[in-house]
Amino acid sequence: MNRIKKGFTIAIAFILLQFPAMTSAFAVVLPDPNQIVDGLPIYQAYDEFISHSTQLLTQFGFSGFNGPAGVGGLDVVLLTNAGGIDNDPVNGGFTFEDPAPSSTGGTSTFSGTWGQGDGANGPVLVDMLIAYLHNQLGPTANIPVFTFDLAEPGNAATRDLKIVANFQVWNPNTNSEVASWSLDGVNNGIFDPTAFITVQGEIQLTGASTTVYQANNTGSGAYDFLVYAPTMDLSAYTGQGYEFHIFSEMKDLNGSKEESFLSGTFTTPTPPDPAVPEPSTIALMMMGLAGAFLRGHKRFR
Ligand SMILES: [Ca+2]
Ligand SMILES: [Ca+2]
Ligand SMILES: [Ca+2]
Repeated sequence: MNRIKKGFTIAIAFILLQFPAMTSAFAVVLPDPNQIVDGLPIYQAYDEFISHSTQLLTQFGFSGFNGPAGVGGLDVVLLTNAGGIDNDPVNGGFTFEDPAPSSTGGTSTFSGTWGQGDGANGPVLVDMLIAYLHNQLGPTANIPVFTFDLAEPGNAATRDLKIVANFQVWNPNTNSEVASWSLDGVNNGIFDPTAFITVQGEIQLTGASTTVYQANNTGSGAYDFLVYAPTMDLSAYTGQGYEFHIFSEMKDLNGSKEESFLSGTFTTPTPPDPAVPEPSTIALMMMGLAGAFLRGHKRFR
């Protein structure tokens, strides 16, 4: 009997080691974007990215999206104007390039790149990002989710801003792009640096039931938007020494505290990669383990 107990203990320990995400209490999984709530899509598409409004997700009935945000949280800071904030270390003991400084009052534009070594502790390696995502969110988290806190003042003339961004996997040995994902206003899979999209300080939508859904994103201190590219599976680019760069430009800035993070809290819905173990695969593995154990048990008897 002791041997049976020992065998099951080893099997359970093996499963827990393989699937630490099952024990993680912090990951908030984004909803499947292909669903309609009250006649409305739950995201906006911007070329290769999709963007969720956290306030609208909450009003649509999804939970886990109304928490506070800000530096000092669980996430890697990409952009901030808060003094003395760095990514050395972030949760899990990882160190990443320090955030780009967001524009201060009086400057209405921003242009910068995070990850290529402009800040201290750069550049950012794809391998390090994947290690961070797996550490924080589990072994299937290969697609980073980005958060954005619009901090514009709350009046109609100033509350919006404009942005474009390009996310690249970069080969530093050949100084060339390996892959890229564009966030802009032309849905062609190519970065269009002048096709700015508007980030709205206030959003108002009317559902099929005539219910009005409204988000006020002005001011700082909340996750206003959760943004990711469903095809940005960084596990395809590991082990090569590749870097990860984010270039972005903003216009029409009237605030001074726009902040962006690479999330260690939110993760994408069911990964599109069919190679990722699913519950049925886990069940098969457990059956295989049990079989191997029983065979071993017989042999010892
Ligand atoms: Ca805000
Ligand atoms: Ca503005
Ligand atoms: Ca484009």
